[in-house]
Amino acid sequence: MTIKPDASSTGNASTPLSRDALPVEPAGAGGRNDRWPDTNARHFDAQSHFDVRSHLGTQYGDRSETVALVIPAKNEAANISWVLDQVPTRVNEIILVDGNSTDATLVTAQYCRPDIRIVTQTGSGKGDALRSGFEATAADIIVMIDADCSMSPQEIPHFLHFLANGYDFVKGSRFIAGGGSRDITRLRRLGNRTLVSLVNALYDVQLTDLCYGFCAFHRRYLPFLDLTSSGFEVETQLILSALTRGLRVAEVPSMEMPRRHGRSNLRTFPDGTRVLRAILRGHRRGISGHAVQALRALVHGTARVKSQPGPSVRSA
Ligand SMILES: Nc1nc2c(ncn2[C@@H]2O[C@H](COP(=O)(O)OP(=O)(O)OP(=O)(O)O)[C@@H](O)[C@H]2O)c(=O)[nH]1
Ligand SMILES: [Mg+2]
Repeated sequence: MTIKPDASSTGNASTPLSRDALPVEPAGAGGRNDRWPDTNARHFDAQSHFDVRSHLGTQYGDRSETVALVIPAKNEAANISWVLDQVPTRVNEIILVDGNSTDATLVTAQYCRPDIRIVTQTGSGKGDALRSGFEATAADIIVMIDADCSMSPQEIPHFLHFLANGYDFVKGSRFIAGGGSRDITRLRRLGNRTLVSLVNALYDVQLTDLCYGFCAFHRRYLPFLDLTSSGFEVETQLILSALTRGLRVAEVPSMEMPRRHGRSNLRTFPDGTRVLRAILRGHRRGISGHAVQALRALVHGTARVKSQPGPSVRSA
């Protein structure tokens, strides 16, 4: 399932989106152009771009923008109340995407938050669930978080802060200062590190984390992210689409805790392979991009080599 642009979106999803084609807030209206005059600068002067007044005014996000929290959940009855109890008041809408749970996930969620919206996914897998949740909301900002207590909703204001201060897509990272993981195994850490290194080399970026599903972005970019993944590789596809579409991506520190109850749905090797394939599928720039796509064309007989605008990444 590919998400198509809605009437309120700008740009044309059938053509590659350049940085200039993205929606731009008017200068002088407190929009991001006021704070980011040099769109290509990798380094910036914090003093000149974040004056004290604008910083204080937006430190918990731009309050005029509505926020939807999308939570994929499959048999998380024992975990979901902990997550819902911590959702900050800044979140306007909570959408739980149910993966045909056979336990009391739905009734527990509805008991904790009578205002919660339940969406039943049409297909299967976390990626399919997230895409269903994204399609179900009209909020300005979408935040995605897991339902297994591994991520704290109390961190959401940090993500909103960066969205309100010039970034288009904000992803949590367990591997920058202030972040961490009490959950990840040695094998998964090694796999994640290998995949991050591959992304950094192929896409010419400096990410510190990849397989982590705590992200937030402006919904207006959703049609251009061309999400098709059904499984756990959806996070990789989301991040790589944001980068290749030229969005400004920020990483913020996040602490991952072990899931409180139940068993993981992730299978390290099959799902790691799906992530690897998503990385190779999205790499289309330069000589290595042509080589990768030519190789894919040989294997699948389908790939097309197409240039994409360059990425822009900064870490918080
Ligand atoms: N709706 C829906 N949710 C799912 C599906 N598969 C996983 N999830 C949810 O996606 C979130 C992440 O899944 P986990 O099983 O915790 O996998 P993970 O966090 O990548 O791996 P761990 O680090 O081992 O926990 C949880 O909230 C799950 O309930 C699915 O098929 N449908
Ligand atoms: Mg988990």
